[in-house]
Amino acid sequence: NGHGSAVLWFTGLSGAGKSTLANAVEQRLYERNLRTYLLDGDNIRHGINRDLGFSPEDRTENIRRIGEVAKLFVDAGAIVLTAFISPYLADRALARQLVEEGEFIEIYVRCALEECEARDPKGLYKKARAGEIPEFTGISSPYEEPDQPELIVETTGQTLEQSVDQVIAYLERSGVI
Ligand code: GGZ
Repeated sequence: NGHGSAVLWFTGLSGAGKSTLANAVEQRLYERNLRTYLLDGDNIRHGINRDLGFSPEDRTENIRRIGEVAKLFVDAGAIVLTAFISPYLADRALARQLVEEGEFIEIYVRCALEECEARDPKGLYKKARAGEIPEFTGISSPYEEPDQPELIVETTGQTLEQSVDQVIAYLERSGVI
């Protein structure tokens, strides 16, 4: 596999902006006639992974399957974008090992917990604080920050457009696109 196939692995807290950013990046790649595929909760957790919940074991299995599916799309020549919390370092490391060196681009969508909690677009943090959602990431379940991500995108203090530009610029300078 060469030019034009890769995994853009977005990781970060719930509400950090992973899906929003991944969707906007995909749109930009599409405009350049690149073949892309976005994996997110809608097409994975509601489908192939509908048997999985949010225990540590289930999250690990969630990420393992997503890594394998991403690999298949890379084999097919696509740029795959994945938007999952993927809270464990070891799980992300395993997903990385499934593809060629340089094909796995880990993008840490960084946003302070306080900010994610203030945004709370789906009211999940509120429920988690009230004890209505057990094992909620950042509240009662850990998020292990990437130690060597290819890219860190801060979703506070810059526009979505700027965040997209940052990702596209990385892909250009690393020769992915
Ligand atoms: C974290 C949860 C939980 C718990 C339901 N912890 O903001 P959202 O709603 O749309 O994104 C979250 C999504 C996380 O699923 P992932 O597959 O990305 O997680 S992981 O990578 O850790 O397997 C949130 C919702 O599901 N959600 N319960 N307990 N997020």
